[in-house]
Amino acid sequence: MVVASLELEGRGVDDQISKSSSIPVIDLLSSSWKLGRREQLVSKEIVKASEKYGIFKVVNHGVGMDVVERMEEKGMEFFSLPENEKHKAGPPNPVGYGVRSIGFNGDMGDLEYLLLHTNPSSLAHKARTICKSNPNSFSYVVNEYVEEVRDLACQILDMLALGLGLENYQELSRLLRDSENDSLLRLNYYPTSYNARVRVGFGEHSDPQLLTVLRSNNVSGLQIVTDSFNGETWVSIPPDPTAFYIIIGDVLQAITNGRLKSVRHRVITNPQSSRLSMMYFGAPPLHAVIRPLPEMVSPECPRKYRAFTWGEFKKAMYSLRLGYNRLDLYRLD
Ligand code: GA4
Repeated sequence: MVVASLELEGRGVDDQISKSSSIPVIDLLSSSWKLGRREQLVSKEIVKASEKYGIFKVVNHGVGMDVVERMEEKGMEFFSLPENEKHKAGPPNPVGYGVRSIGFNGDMGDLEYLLLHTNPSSLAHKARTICKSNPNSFSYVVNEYVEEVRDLACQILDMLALGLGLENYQELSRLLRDSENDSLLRLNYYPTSYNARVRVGFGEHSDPQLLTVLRSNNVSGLQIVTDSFNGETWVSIPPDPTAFYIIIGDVLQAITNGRLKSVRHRVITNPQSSRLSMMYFGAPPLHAVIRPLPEMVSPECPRKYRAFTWGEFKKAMYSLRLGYNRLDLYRLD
């Protein structure tokens, strides 16, 4: 049975976690003096966190809590609908409503999800199957949320560019500001694990895009793999509904020639409560060419990846399993 195969081996997941997280916290309020000294310092902190962990928490992020709460409410409204109603928004091909099955190659997880393209016209079309009673209000809330988290993603990318010493500090964010950007919004609902057994809600993987802006309710589940403790360890990332986590994706790893790390992560289910997470996956247009930037290549750090388009990478990712290390396909060494 599928669900049984998702149960984690050993004495339970908690026993496998020997470390608690000390993920860096970035305070964006203190970086508001445009290109001032303080901003330079915060930019360096963001680069350091992205190199070492591939994930960090952002506080004082400027995204309105009312906007976040409206999005969460719409998500919960949808997941509370009867099964047959929710299935009208599926199957995910690749966007739409999905249950347990992830992607097209047999990956399974203990969750339900809504995957949406952030393009307003694609969203408006899909909203008719998601919220029959009021599709316009659903689209309005999603658009409002996406605009705010995209701005946050762009601010982070500008600061990364600054911290990395790129000539044009908007070199990275322009990919998300492009009207043809291929960004997604995903809502994941992980029901309480029955039988008090912890299961894999979403298996180990890295995110393919530039970066992910993640927000969850106050229920734990997210874990990252880190080798910062001499050997690979799963580390739990504590939930914080008032903050966002930024997760570095494969494209950013390739563009920075491997300097920033697309962190491998997973989600386990919680025996006490259900978890709702909302992820914005910032992606470039399909035709954008991804290659290590000249500033990231030197005799000491020779070019690690060949050039590819986001469209090419996407095609490869959909043909592979969730946990596959897809950037390896483009490695030069
Ligand atoms: C992982 C990150 C995002 O959730 C996602 C996922 C996508 C999907 O669920 O359709 C993929 C997965 C993710 C990477 C490999 C392929 C595609 C499922 C899968 C097995 C939306 C994304 O962009 O890539």
